Amino acid sequence: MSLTSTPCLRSEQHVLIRQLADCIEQVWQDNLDLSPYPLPSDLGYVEGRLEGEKLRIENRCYQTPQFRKLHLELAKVGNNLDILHCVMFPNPTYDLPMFGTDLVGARGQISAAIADLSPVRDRALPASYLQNLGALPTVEFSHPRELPPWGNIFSQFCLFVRPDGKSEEARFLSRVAAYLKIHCQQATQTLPTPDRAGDILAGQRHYCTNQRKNDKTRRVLEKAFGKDWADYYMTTVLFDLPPGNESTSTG
Ligand code: BLA
Repeated sequence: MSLTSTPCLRSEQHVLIRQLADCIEQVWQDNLDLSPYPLPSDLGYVEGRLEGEKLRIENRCYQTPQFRKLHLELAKVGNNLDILHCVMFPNPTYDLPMFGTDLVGARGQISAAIADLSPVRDRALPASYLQNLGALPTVEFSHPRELPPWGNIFSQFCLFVRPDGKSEEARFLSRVAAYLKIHCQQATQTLPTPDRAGDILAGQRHYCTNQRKNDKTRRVLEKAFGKDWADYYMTTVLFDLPPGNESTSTG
């Protein structure tokens, strides 16, 4: 499947967001067998208003044999806030971690750059991931950031920084590209383990439950679209579970 489509929000966004969006789609296309993911038609492109400024959201979604949903979202608030959000949701029959990344930029500066391969089953990364991620060269950033309490879902490989200047932005980008390549290569070599699906789903549910506690994301969405829509969007688009698995949430 070709991912070429009309160039859109990313052409107006911070260069690091544009580069990461392009990079994510390229790695997906090179490594995975993509097909379209049926997103409700009213959610592909959404517009709201935040403090008098227009909030625009653009979603791209795919699926593959290993991944129930690959979600790349770009958002822009007026000329101020630029956001990239991406999560790869594995099928619960595959014992794979969750890849997630978020870039938030205001007035030309990325304030939050985060990327991780987060553990799911038994809250531990598979041995092959530990080996591959552990073999990457160490990277340093001048402004590491502290995770909020709900961030205990992330692994020891989580990057959370305010990148300082072009060279740190490039360092972040190449690190995320390495995470993505490792993930896609591992995923396509992994066989399904349906007997573990219950444990895997419990781990995914814990990940999503914690991500939904991000007040900073919720606040932006609530101000633009209202409380109910923000809650609907966070639970059905940003951090959803496979159908039929929502009500049994145990946190
Ligand atoms: C932080 N997320 C933020 C911030 C904003 C958003 C405004 C604060 C930036 C800062 O502190 O500098 C907003 N992010 C959004 C919005 C969307 C979004 C509106 O994705 C809508 C699509 N968030 C994720 C994923 C991860 C993530 C996948 O969506 C991690 C894998 C993490 N975002 C994350 C973390 C913070 C953040 C850890 C910092 C939260 C904090 O400091 O309390």
